[in-house]
Amino acid sequence: LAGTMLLSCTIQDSSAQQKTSGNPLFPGWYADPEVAKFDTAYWIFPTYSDIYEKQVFFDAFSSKDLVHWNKHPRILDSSAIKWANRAMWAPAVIEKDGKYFFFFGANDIQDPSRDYGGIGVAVADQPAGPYKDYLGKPLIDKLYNGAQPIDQFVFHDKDGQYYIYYGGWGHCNVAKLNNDFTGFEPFEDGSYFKEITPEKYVEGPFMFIRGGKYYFMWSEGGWGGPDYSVAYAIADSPMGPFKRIGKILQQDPKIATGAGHHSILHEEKSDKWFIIYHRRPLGETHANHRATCIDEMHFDAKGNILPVKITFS
Ligand code: FUB
Repeated sequence: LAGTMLLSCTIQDSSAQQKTSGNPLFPGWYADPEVAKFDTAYWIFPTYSDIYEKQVFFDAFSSKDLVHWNKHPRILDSSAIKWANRAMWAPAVIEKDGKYFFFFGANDIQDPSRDYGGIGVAVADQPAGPYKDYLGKPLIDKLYNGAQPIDQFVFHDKDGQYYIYYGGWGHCNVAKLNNDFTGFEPFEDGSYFKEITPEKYVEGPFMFIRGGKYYFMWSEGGWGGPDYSVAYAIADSPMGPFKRIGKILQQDPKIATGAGHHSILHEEKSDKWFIIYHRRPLGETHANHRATCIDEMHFDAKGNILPVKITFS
Protein backbone atom coordinates (compact mmCIF):
# COMPACT_ATOMS: atom_id res chain seq x y z
CA LEU A 1 0.00 0.00 0.00
CA ALA A 2 1.28 3.41 -0.83
CA GLY A 3 1.15 6.37 1.49
CA THR A 4 -1.41 6.37 4.24
CA MET A 5 -3.31 3.63 2.45
CA LEU A 6 -0.92 1.28 4.17
CA LEU A 7 -2.69 2.02 7.42
CA SER A 8 -6.13 1.17 6.24
CA CYS A 9 -6.92 0.03 2.75
CA THR A 10 -9.19 2.28 0.78
CA ILE A 11 -11.64 1.53 -2.02
CA GLN A 12 -13.07 4.08 -4.37
CA ASP A 13 -16.41 2.56 -5.14
CA SER A 14 -18.51 1.23 -2.32
CA SER A 15 -22.19 1.25 -1.59
CA ALA A 16 -23.78 1.84 1.78
CA GLN A 17 -24.59 -1.87 1.85
CA GLN A 18 -21.16 -3.31 1.20
CA LYS A 19 -21.57 -7.05 0.83
CA THR A 20 -18.93 -9.59 1.65
CA SER A 21 -18.64 -13.26 0.88
CA GLY A 22 -19.75 -14.16 4.41
CA ASN A 23 -17.67 -16.13 6.85
CA PRO A 24 -15.29 -17.75 6.43
CA LEU A 25 -14.07 -15.70 3.47
CA PHE A 26 -12.62 -18.72 1.67
CA PRO A 27 -12.25 -22.44 2.38
CA GLY A 28 -9.24 -23.91 4.16
CA TRP A 29 -7.40 -23.33 7.42
CA TYR A 30 -5.87 -19.88 7.13
CA ALA A 31 -4.83 -17.65 10.04
CA ASP A 32 -3.21 -14.25 10.75
CA PRO A 33 -4.81 -12.53 7.72
CA GLU A 34 -3.20 -9.31 6.50
CA VAL A 35 -5.49 -7.28 4.24
CA ALA A 36 -4.25 -4.86 1.57
CA LYS A 37 -5.69 -2.91 -1.35
CA PHE A 38 -3.48 -2.74 -4.43
CA ASP A 39 -4.91 -0.84 -7.42
CA THR A 40 -8.48 -2.08 -7.71
CA ALA A 41 -8.12 -5.38 -5.88
CA TYR A 42 -8.33 -6.45 -2.28
CA TRP A 43 -5.70 -8.90 -1.15
CA ILE A 44 -5.48 -11.14 1.87
CA PHE A 45 -2.15 -12.69 2.83
CA PRO A 46 -2.68 -15.31 5.56
CA THR A 47 -0.69 -18.04 7.30
CA TYR A 48 -1.36 -21.51 5.93
CA SER A 49 -2.45 -22.89 9.29
CA ASP A 50 -1.04 -26.35 9.87
CA ILE A 51 1.70 -28.00 11.93
CA TYR A 52 5.11 -26.28 11.79
CA GLU A 53 6.57 -28.82 9.38
CA LYS A 54 3.82 -28.20 6.80
CA GLN A 55 3.96 -24.41 7.04
CA VAL A 56 6.45 -24.09 4.19
CA PHE A 57 4.53 -21.81 1.81
CA PHE A 58 2.08 -18.94 1.59
CA ASP A 59 -1.11 -18.77 -0.48
CA ALA A 60 -2.77 -15.40 -1.14
CA PHE A 61 -6.36 -14.46 -2.02
CA SER A 62 -7.58 -11.56 -4.14
CA SER A 63 -11.02 -10.09 -4.77
CA LYS A 64 -12.55 -7.18 -6.65
CA ASP A 65 -15.62 -7.03 -4.42
CA LEU A 66 -14.95 -8.78 -1.08
CA VAL A 67 -17.46 -11.41 -2.28
CA HIS A 68 -15.61 -13.54 -4.84
CA TRP A 69 -12.07 -14.63 -3.91
CA ASN A 70 -9.36 -15.99 -6.17
CA LYS A 71 -6.69 -18.17 -4.70
CA HIS A 72 -3.06 -17.55 -5.68
CA PRO A 73 -1.25 -20.68 -4.57
CA ARG A 74 2.30 -20.68 -3.21
CA ILE A 75 3.19 -17.07 -3.87
CA LEU A 76 6.20 -17.69 -1.64
CA ASP A 77 7.73 -21.06 -0.89
CA SER A 78 10.49 -22.10 1.50
CA SER A 79 12.49 -23.24 -1.53
CA ALA A 80 13.02 -19.51 -2.28
CA ILE A 81 14.30 -18.76 1.23
CA LYS A 82 17.42 -20.73 1.98
CA TRP A 83 17.35 -20.10 5.74
CA ALA A 84 13.65 -21.04 6.16
CA ASN A 85 12.47 -24.60 6.44
CA ARG A 86 9.30 -24.59 8.55
CA ALA A 87 6.89 -22.46 10.58
CA MET A 88 6.49 -19.73 7.95
CA TRP A 89 3.72 -17.46 9.14
CA ALA A 90 1.96 -14.13 9.69
CA PRO A 91 2.78 -12.08 6.55
CA ALA A 92 2.74 -8.30 6.25
CA VAL A 93 2.86 -6.94 2.70
CA ILE A 94 3.55 -3.37 1.63
CA GLU A 95 4.06 -1.68 -1.75
CA LYS A 96 6.95 0.75 -2.03
CA ASP A 97 8.26 2.32 -5.23
CA GLY A 98 6.52 -0.29 -7.40
CA LYS A 99 7.89 -3.27 -5.47
CA TYR A 100 5.93 -5.49 -3.12
CA PHE A 101 7.74 -6.32 0.12
CA PHE A 102 6.53 -9.45 1.92
CA PHE A 103 7.60 -9.62 5.55
CA PHE A 104 7.14 -12.99 7.26
CA GLY A 105 8.25 -15.09 10.19
CA ALA A 106 10.04 -18.40 9.68
CA ASN A 107 11.49 -21.21 11.78
CA ASP A 108 11.22 -21.03 15.53
CA ILE A 109 14.04 -19.56 17.56
CA GLN A 110 12.61 -21.13 20.72
CA ASP A 111 15.16 -23.90 20.24
CA PRO A 112 18.27 -22.18 18.82
CA SER A 113 20.11 -25.49 18.66
CA ARG A 114 17.60 -26.66 16.06
CA ASP A 115 16.44 -23.51 14.33
CA TYR A 116 17.93 -20.29 13.08
CA GLY A 117 15.19 -17.89 12.02
CA GLY A 118 13.20 -14.78 12.70
CA ILE A 119 11.55 -12.15 10.51
CA GLY A 120 12.45 -12.26 6.82
CA VAL A 121 11.68 -10.09 3.80
CA ALA A 122 10.85 -11.23 0.27
CA VAL A 123 10.21 -9.02 -2.76
CA ALA A 124 8.22 -9.21 -5.99
CA ASP A 125 7.07 -6.99 -8.85
CA GLN A 126 3.41 -7.80 -8.26
CA PRO A 127 1.26 -8.76 -5.26
CA ALA A 128 0.87 -12.37 -6.43
CA GLY A 129 4.63 -12.84 -6.66
CA PRO A 130 6.63 -14.86 -7.32
CA TYR A 131 8.51 -13.53 -4.27
CA LYS A 132 12.26 -13.90 -3.86
CA ASP A 133 14.38 -13.60 -0.76
CA TYR A 134 15.34 -9.94 -0.39
CA LEU A 135 18.14 -10.12 2.17
CA GLY A 136 19.41 -13.71 2.10
CA LYS A 137 19.03 -13.79 5.89
CA PRO A 138 16.44 -12.68 8.44
CA LEU A 139 15.96 -8.96 9.04
CA ILE A 140 15.54 -9.69 12.77
CA ASP A 141 17.04 -12.91 14.11
CA LYS A 142 17.60 -12.15 17.78
CA LEU A 143 15.63 -11.62 20.92
CA TYR A 144 15.44 -7.92 21.76
CA ASN A 145 13.57 -6.94 24.93
CA GLY A 146 12.19 -10.49 25.12
CA ALA A 147 10.12 -10.11 21.91
CA GLN A 148 9.95 -13.28 19.83
CA PRO A 149 10.77 -12.16 16.25
CA ILE A 150 7.37 -12.92 14.69
CA ASP A 151 4.08 -11.18 13.81
CA GLN A 152 5.55 -8.06 12.22
CA PHE A 153 3.39 -5.23 10.94
CA VAL A 154 4.86 -2.49 8.74
CA PHE A 155 3.35 0.94 9.25
CA HIS A 156 3.86 3.94 6.96
CA ASP A 157 3.47 7.07 9.03
CA LYS A 158 2.13 10.36 7.60
CA ASP A 159 5.65 11.90 7.78
CA GLY A 160 6.95 9.15 5.47
CA GLN A 161 8.72 7.06 8.11
CA TYR A 162 8.24 3.28 7.98
CA TYR A 163 7.99 1.51 11.33
CA ILE A 164 7.99 -2.20 12.07
CA TYR A 165 6.00 -3.42 15.08
CA TYR A 166 6.52 -7.04 16.02
CA GLY A 167 6.77 -9.55 18.79
CA GLY A 168 5.43 -12.65 20.44
CA TRP A 169 5.92 -14.08 23.93
CA GLY A 170 4.13 -11.09 25.45
CA HIS A 171 6.60 -8.44 24.31
CA CYS A 172 6.21 -5.92 21.51
CA ASN A 173 8.98 -3.85 19.92
CA VAL A 174 8.97 -1.01 17.46
CA ALA A 175 11.87 -0.12 15.16
CA LYS A 176 12.37 2.42 12.38
CA LEU A 177 12.96 0.74 9.02
CA ASN A 178 15.56 2.30 6.75
CA ASN A 179 14.57 3.53 3.33
CA ASP A 180 15.28 0.33 1.40
CA PHE A 181 14.13 -2.08 4.13
CA THR A 182 17.57 -3.65 4.49
CA GLY A 183 17.89 -2.63 8.12
CA PHE A 184 17.02 0.04 10.66
CA GLU A 185 17.56 3.66 11.53
CA PRO A 186 18.48 4.50 15.12
CA PHE A 187 16.17 6.37 17.43
CA GLU A 188 17.49 9.65 18.84
CA ASP A 189 19.12 7.87 21.79
CA GLY A 190 21.01 5.54 19.44
CA SER A 191 18.90 2.44 20.19
CA TYR A 192 17.18 0.40 17.46
CA PHE A 193 14.43 -1.55 19.24
CA LYS A 194 12.06 0.08 21.70
CA GLU A 195 9.69 -2.00 23.78
CA ILE A 196 6.14 -0.61 23.67
CA THR A 197 4.26 -3.59 25.15
CA PRO A 198 0.76 -2.67 26.37
CA GLU A 199 -0.93 -4.42 29.27
CA LYS A 200 -2.05 -7.98 28.40
CA TYR A 201 -0.30 -7.92 24.99
CA VAL A 202 0.50 -11.37 23.60
CA GLU A 203 1.24 -10.97 19.85
CA GLY A 204 -0.18 -9.81 16.49
CA PRO A 205 0.34 -5.99 16.55
CA PHE A 206 -1.46 -3.69 14.10
CA MET A 207 -1.60 0.10 13.70
CA PHE A 208 -3.84 2.57 11.86
CA ILE A 209 -4.57 6.29 12.02
CA ARG A 210 -8.06 7.77 12.43
CA GLY A 211 -8.82 11.38 13.21
CA GLY A 212 -5.11 12.10 13.73
CA LYS A 213 -4.85 9.47 16.49
CA TYR A 214 -2.74 6.31 16.40
CA TYR A 215 -4.81 3.19 17.06
CA PHE A 216 -2.58 0.35 18.20
CA MET A 217 -4.14 -3.11 18.32
CA TRP A 218 -2.92 -6.55 19.34
CA SER A 219 -4.00 -10.09 20.24
CA GLU A 220 -4.22 -11.28 23.82
CA GLY A 221 -5.42 -14.37 25.68
CA GLY A 222 -4.16 -17.89 25.20
CA TRP A 223 -2.73 -18.85 21.81
CA GLY A 224 -4.94 -21.56 20.31
CA GLY A 225 -7.46 -21.13 23.12
CA PRO A 226 -11.09 -19.93 23.09
CA ASP A 227 -10.24 -16.65 24.85
CA TYR A 228 -7.79 -15.47 22.18
CA SER A 229 -9.00 -11.95 21.36
CA VAL A 230 -8.10 -8.43 20.14
CA ALA A 231 -7.66 -5.29 22.26
CA TYR A 232 -6.49 -1.76 21.52
CA ALA A 233 -5.02 1.52 22.71
CA ILE A 234 -5.06 5.06 21.30
CA ALA A 235 -2.00 7.33 21.29
CA ASP A 236 -0.81 10.65 19.91
CA SER A 237 2.36 9.18 18.45
CA PRO A 238 3.47 5.96 16.72
CA MET A 239 5.73 5.39 19.72
CA GLY A 240 2.88 5.44 22.25
CA PRO A 241 2.54 5.25 25.16
CA PHE A 242 -0.15 2.65 24.48
CA LYS A 243 -2.57 2.44 27.37
CA ARG A 244 -4.94 -0.50 26.96
CA ILE A 245 -8.58 0.60 26.52
CA GLY A 246 -10.21 -2.80 26.20
CA LYS A 247 -11.15 -5.81 24.09
CA ILE A 248 -13.00 -5.28 20.83
CA LEU A 249 -12.99 -8.76 19.26
CA GLN A 250 -13.59 -12.03 21.04
CA GLN A 251 -15.37 -15.37 20.86
CA ASP A 252 -19.13 -15.69 20.65
CA PRO A 253 -20.21 -19.08 22.03
CA LYS A 254 -22.96 -19.27 19.39
CA ILE A 255 -20.64 -18.54 16.47
CA ALA A 256 -16.92 -19.26 16.96
CA THR A 257 -14.07 -19.22 19.47
CA GLY A 258 -10.51 -17.86 19.49
CA ALA A 259 -11.15 -14.72 17.39
CA GLY A 260 -7.89 -12.83 16.97
CA HIS A 261 -4.77 -11.89 14.96
CA HIS A 262 -6.42 -9.38 12.69
CA SER A 263 -5.90 -6.52 10.24
CA ILE A 264 -8.09 -3.55 9.32
CA LEU A 265 -9.66 -2.37 6.05
CA HIS A 266 -11.06 1.15 5.66
CA GLU A 267 -13.40 2.14 2.85
CA GLU A 268 -12.77 5.86 2.71
CA LYS A 269 -15.73 6.80 0.53
CA SER A 270 -18.36 5.17 2.72
CA ASP A 271 -16.20 5.46 5.85
CA LYS A 272 -16.81 1.81 6.60
CA TRP A 273 -14.28 -0.12 8.64
CA PHE A 274 -13.77 -3.87 8.52
CA ILE A 275 -11.78 -6.21 10.72
CA ILE A 276 -10.30 -9.28 9.04
CA TYR A 277 -9.27 -11.94 11.55
CA HIS A 278 -9.13 -15.65 12.19
CA ARG A 279 -11.38 -17.70 14.43
CA ARG A 280 -12.09 -21.33 15.23
CA PRO A 281 -15.42 -22.87 14.17
CA LEU A 282 -17.54 -24.24 17.02
CA GLY A 283 -16.62 -27.83 17.83
CA GLU A 284 -13.07 -27.49 16.46
CA THR A 285 -10.40 -28.01 19.10
CA HIS A 286 -7.25 -28.32 16.97
CA ALA A 287 -5.15 -25.22 17.62
CA ASN A 288 -4.38 -24.79 13.91
CA HIS A 289 -7.98 -25.10 12.69
CA ARG A 290 -8.42 -21.39 12.14
CA ALA A 291 -10.48 -19.76 9.39
CA THR A 292 -10.21 -16.24 7.95
CA CYS A 293 -13.29 -14.04 8.52
CA ILE A 294 -14.48 -10.45 8.08
CA ASP A 295 -16.85 -8.31 10.12
CA GLU A 296 -17.67 -4.64 10.34
CA MET A 297 -16.04 -2.43 12.97
CA HIS A 298 -17.70 0.70 14.40
CA PHE A 299 -16.58 3.66 16.50
CA ASP A 300 -18.46 5.71 19.06
CA ALA A 301 -18.68 9.50 18.90
CA LYS A 302 -15.50 9.83 20.99
CA GLY A 303 -13.52 7.64 18.58
CA ASN A 304 -13.47 4.52 20.73
CA ILE A 305 -13.82 1.20 18.92
CA LEU A 306 -17.06 -0.58 19.76
CA PRO A 307 -17.07 -4.34 20.42
CA VAL A 308 -17.29 -6.18 17.09
CA LYS A 309 -20.24 -8.47 16.50
CA ILE A 310 -18.87 -11.57 14.86
CA THR A 311 -21.20 -13.06 12.26
CA PHE A 312 -21.69 -15.77 9.67
CA SER A 313 -22.89 -13.22 7.07
O1 FUB B 1 -0.03 -18.65 13.00
C1 FUB B 1 1.05 -18.72 13.88
C2 FUB B 1 0.85 -17.86 15.10
O2 FUB B 1 -0.44 -18.00 15.63
C3 FUB B 1 1.00 -16.40 14.86
O3 FUB B 1 2.31 -15.98 14.77
C4 FUB B 1 0.31 -15.87 16.04
O4 FUB B 1 -0.02 -14.52 15.97
C5 FUB B 1 -0.87 -16.79 16.18
O5 FUB B 1 -1.96 -16.32 15.43
